[in-house]
Amino acid sequence: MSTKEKVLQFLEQHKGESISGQDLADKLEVSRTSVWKAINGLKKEGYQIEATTNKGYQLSVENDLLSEAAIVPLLSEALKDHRIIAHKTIDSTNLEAKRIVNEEATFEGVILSEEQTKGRGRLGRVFYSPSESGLYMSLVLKPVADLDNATLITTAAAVAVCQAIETLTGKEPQIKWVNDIFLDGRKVCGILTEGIMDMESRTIGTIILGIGLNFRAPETDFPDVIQSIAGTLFDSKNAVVTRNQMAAEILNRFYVLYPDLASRSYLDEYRKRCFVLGEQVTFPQGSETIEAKAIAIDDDGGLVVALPNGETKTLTYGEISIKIKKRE
Ligand code: BTX
Repeated sequence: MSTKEKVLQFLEQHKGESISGQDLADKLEVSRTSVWKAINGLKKEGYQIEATTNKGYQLSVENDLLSEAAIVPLLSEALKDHRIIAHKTIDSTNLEAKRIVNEEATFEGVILSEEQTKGRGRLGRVFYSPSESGLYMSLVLKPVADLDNATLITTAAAVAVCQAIETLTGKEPQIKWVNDIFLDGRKVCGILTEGIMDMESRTIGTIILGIGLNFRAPETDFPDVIQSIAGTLFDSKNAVVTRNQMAAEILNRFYVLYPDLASRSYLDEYRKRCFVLGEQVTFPQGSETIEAKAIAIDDDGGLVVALPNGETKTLTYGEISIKIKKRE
């Protein structure tokens, strides 16, 4: 760990408290000059560090830049060996995760970014990822128990995100099958699960699980196309937790569910949170739009719908829309 990382980790763990340059140097067993250089470097990166003549340095409690130093101390034992890599900006954390796995096939860890310039949704769609207002992260996973069912992984991640939001904020998010999380009728989070094929075994060797959460209102509004769809967890000023805390909570929650994915034990919670059940929905089939009633989530995370002719059909992937009921 570099001196800069050590200094940041110490300040993150003692947020809001002041420490003199000399005490910091003694604690970290480095020179005062290197502490000074590290502090300057961190300030340049945007960390809100205040320096008071008699008291020393203090990281503001409001500081919320995503960092390994802030996340690692909050992680559970299961994640202690995972690498946490935080970027200021990147094209897409899912793309970066793929590049890392291409270089290092055994990599397991998490890539986060303050901003994505090419944030990706499903089916080539864009996920709008402005700077410092969202949490964009990709988990690099190895398949468990020969399970590479992307829908099961996506649904487990949706439950983990809901649990994390509810634990840290008391808000009660709901799920729109299959990968969207809603709060007060607006989409606050999307999940994109992608597999990387292992060429030798011809099986999925690595899974990239991308999670994009609109944490606080962005400085400039959402683009017109998503104005009426997108929501945020907090407005621009009222966040009661930091994104680092939210990232750690999501990871801790997900890594409880993931090793036990085969038991499908989390699916009951998914069903309870899934607000499409019992509703009339529409989905595309070829060039047609089919209307049906969503009746169940099956044991593979698929959506079972009842068609007007009485038959049932299971959707495993794709997009559904909820039919808006006409007013009487
Ligand atoms: P999706 O295809 O289900 O949703 C994309 C659609 O959601 C867009 O077509 C648009 O209508 C709407 N949308 C776009 N941006 C936002 C936003 N910020 N908030 C709410 N709605 C939006 C969902 O795909 C999967 C998204 C995964 C994003 C993560 S971020 C980390 C990782 N890296 C990456 O490139 N993608 C994933």
